[in-house]
Amino acid sequence: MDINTEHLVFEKLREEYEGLLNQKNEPIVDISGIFSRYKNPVITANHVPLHWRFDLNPNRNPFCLERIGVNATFNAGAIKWNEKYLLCVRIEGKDRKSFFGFAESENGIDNFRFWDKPLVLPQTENPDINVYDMRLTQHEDGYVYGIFCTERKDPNAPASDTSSAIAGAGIIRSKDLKKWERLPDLISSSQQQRNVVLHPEFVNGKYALYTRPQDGFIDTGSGGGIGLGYIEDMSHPKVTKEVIINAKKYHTIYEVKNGQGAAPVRTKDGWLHLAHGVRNTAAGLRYVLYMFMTAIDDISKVIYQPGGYFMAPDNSEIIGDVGNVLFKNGWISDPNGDVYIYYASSDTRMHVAKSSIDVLVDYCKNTPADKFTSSGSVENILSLINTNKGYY
Ligand code: M1P
Repeated sequence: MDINTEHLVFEKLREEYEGLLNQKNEPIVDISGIFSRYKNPVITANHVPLHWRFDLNPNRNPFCLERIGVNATFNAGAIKWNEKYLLCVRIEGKDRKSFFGFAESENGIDNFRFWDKPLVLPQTENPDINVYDMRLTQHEDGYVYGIFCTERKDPNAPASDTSSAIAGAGIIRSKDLKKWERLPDLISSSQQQRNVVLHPEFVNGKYALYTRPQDGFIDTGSGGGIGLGYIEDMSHPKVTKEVIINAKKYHTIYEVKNGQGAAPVRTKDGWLHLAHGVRNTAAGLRYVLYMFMTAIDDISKVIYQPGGYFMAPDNSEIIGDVGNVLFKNGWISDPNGDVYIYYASSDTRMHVAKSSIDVLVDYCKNTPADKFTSSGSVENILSLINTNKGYY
C-alpha cells in the first residue's frame, strides 16, 4: 500500500465510525403500552473510540489493523450529569477482561460518545482480576457512589479448577466523576456478593444497601433473593445483617435468582424498583426484567409487584455472547417524569427503552400479582373479563 492509499483506509474507518455515532434512533411502541424500545442499540463494541483500538499512525500501522479488540459493551450504570445522559459501560475486551468507560449523550437515546479515556479504577491491596456491572447512585451525602462486582480467583479451588471465582462488591465515590476514591470492598456474611446497589437516601441516618447474598459463584444456593442491609460509614462498609425483601420463588420468572437493577426511584406512591429475574429452561438460563415497589416509610416492605416480567429478550436481543439475557443496572428519571431504561441484551450491547413515572407506577399498582399457580392466573383473567362486562 502506498502512503496515499493508507491515508484513505484510515479516513474511511473514521467516516464509518462517525456515521455510526451520528445515527438517529427511533422509538418502537410496545404493544403493552408500558414502554417504547428504540430501534438501534445505543452502544455497541463498534462505538468504542478508534484511538483505544487502532494505532492511527499509518506509518506504524500500514494495514490499518485493530490492535486491541473489544468483544462487547453492556450492563451500564447510568446518571444524569450536567444535563447529559451518562452511561458507565461495562466494556469487555477480546481478552475477556471487563473495564469501565463513560459515554454521554445529549438526549439519552442516540449519539452516545465515549469520553477520551476508560476509567482508571484505583485498586485495593487485593487487586481486582475482573470488574463489571457498575451501579451509580447519587447519594444525599453529596457523593456519587459506584458499586461494582470485583472478581478474583477462588483461593480454595483445587489446582485443576481455573474457573471458580469469588465475587465481591467494590466501591468507589466521587464528587465530579473524574477523580474517584476507592473505598474498601463490602464486608458481609455472604461468601459471594453480586448486584449490590446503594439506596439514594439515608434511612434512619444509615446507608442502605440492596445486596444479593449467595453461596456459589453462579448458583445462589440457599442464599439468593434481593437483600437489604445497613452501613454506618461508607469508609468501613460492613453489613452485619441482610434481610431478604424479594425472595426467589418456585415456578416464577425469578425462580433461580434475581438481583436489584439500579437505585430505586422515589415516587409519591412508593419506591420504584427494576430488577432482573432468572429462570431455568431446557435451553439454559433466561434473564428478564421485572418491577416492584416498596413503601416510602419502610423500604423493606414490597407494596406492589406485578406478576410476570416487564421486559424479556425480543427478536435480535435473544442472540449474543450469553443468549436469552436482558440485564439492567442503570436508569435515569427526568424531572418531567420521563424514564430512560438502559438495558443490555445477551451480554453484548446496550439499548434504551423509554417510559414515564406515571405509566410505571400505574403498571405496578394495577397489574395483577402472580398467584403462583395456573388456576390463580386464570382467576386473574376471569376477574378482568368480569370488570370488562359491557366493554366487549
Ligand atoms: O450472563 C448474565 C449475567 O450474569 C450475571 O448476573 P447474576 O449475578 O444475576 O447471575 C452477571 O455476571 C451479569 O453481568 C451477566 O449479565
